[in-house]
Amino acid sequence: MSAQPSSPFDVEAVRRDFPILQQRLAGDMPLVYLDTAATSQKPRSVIAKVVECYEQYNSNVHRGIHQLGDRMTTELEEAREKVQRFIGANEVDEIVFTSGTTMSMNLVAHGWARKFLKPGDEILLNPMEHHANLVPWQLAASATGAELRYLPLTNDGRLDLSTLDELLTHRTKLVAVTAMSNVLGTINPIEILAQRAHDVGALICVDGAQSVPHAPTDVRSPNIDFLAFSGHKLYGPTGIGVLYARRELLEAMDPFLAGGHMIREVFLDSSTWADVPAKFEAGTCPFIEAVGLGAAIDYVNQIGLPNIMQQEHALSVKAHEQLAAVTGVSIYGPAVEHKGAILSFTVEGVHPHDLSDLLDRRGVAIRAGHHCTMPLHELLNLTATARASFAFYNTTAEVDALVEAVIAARKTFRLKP
Ligand code: 7TS
Repeated sequence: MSAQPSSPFDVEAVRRDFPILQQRLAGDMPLVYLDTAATSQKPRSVIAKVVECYEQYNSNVHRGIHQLGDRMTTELEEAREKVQRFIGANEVDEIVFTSGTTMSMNLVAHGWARKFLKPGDEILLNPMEHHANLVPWQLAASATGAELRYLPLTNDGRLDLSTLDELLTHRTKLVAVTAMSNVLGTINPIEILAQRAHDVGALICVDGAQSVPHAPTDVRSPNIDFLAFSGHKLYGPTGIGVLYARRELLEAMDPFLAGGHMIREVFLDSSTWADVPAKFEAGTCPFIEAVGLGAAIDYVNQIGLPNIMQQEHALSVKAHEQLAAVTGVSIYGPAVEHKGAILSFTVEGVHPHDLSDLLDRRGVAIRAGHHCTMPLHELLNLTATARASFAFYNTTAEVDALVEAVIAARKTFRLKP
């Protein structure tokens, strides 16, 4: 995170890279897309790369002994190298293509947890996790007899590290934690958690779904054992994601999905496994989506994560300041300097779904609901929140549009100014 933004960052030029942002919605409203935490928009270069694959060399990978198959396979493996460099992995074989964060977590829960956990072992979680980083561990725990422990949260929505000594012990085998909360925006102290986990002999599994697209990631510093993220949140296609794990972990793990490509030899009564990462890539992998992800990484590198962070932080600060000044608005999570560009809020007297509907009529797209974090909402004593999430392609004018739309929604509900 030390690199300085290169200036000037031209948001209007960046926006021209995203065809979807050019459109007008019903009522001739310009699209104000503030739902990047759910899925990001795609730059033209990613869309063009996917079209190029389909138009010029679509062919199954690692199979065809012909020119198209060779080209497609080369493109796929180049994409894997781009992912490797993007997250600082030592080896390209440590990059497993999955369908997304959810599948990556399930892969660890099946391939590692079910193999290595036993009764008395513990997995340390916390209530801010997305269901994708909770439910797989619940199933793994019930299958193995391991137990789930939960780090509490502070009142402002951060991990309460004062309880670490008590909760992170020699019984802990895994700490599974998000690097950035998809609701509170909280940026968690992965470095401290990785160190403390390793001190007791536990591994750390990081949910990078929200962090990898918005801040530099280096799996060697802090030393991360497992990292999961999704291509579609990283300006890439849907259906592609990544599991990073250190080679020795991947080699020790059991396969998750079984079938073609993941085998070395198959007999009628048994099989042996291919080398990693193929061992975890059964069947036809989403190879064109993976190539699209490679193009997305090229795009992010070209814009520069320091620029992305600076732009998104500026938008987040402005949105926090302006929304906090609106009567009846409550914002959840820590102070803005401890957050990514995610702002979950409620407006007293307006249900988040009504709010989202009213905002949508002005072209402002936010998300409402529990955002796959029911335990967190339970803790907040809420059934739903409204969430605006920003990307570097958003503008300060769009923050104004959000705030004006919230004020207008209050008027619709005849709430006092
Ligand atoms: N982890 C986090 C922190 C997430 O935000 C999400 C998706 C996932 C895991 C699951 O990712 P997937 O690509 O496998 O679905 N979060 C959201 C969200 O906040 N709104 O829609 C999806």
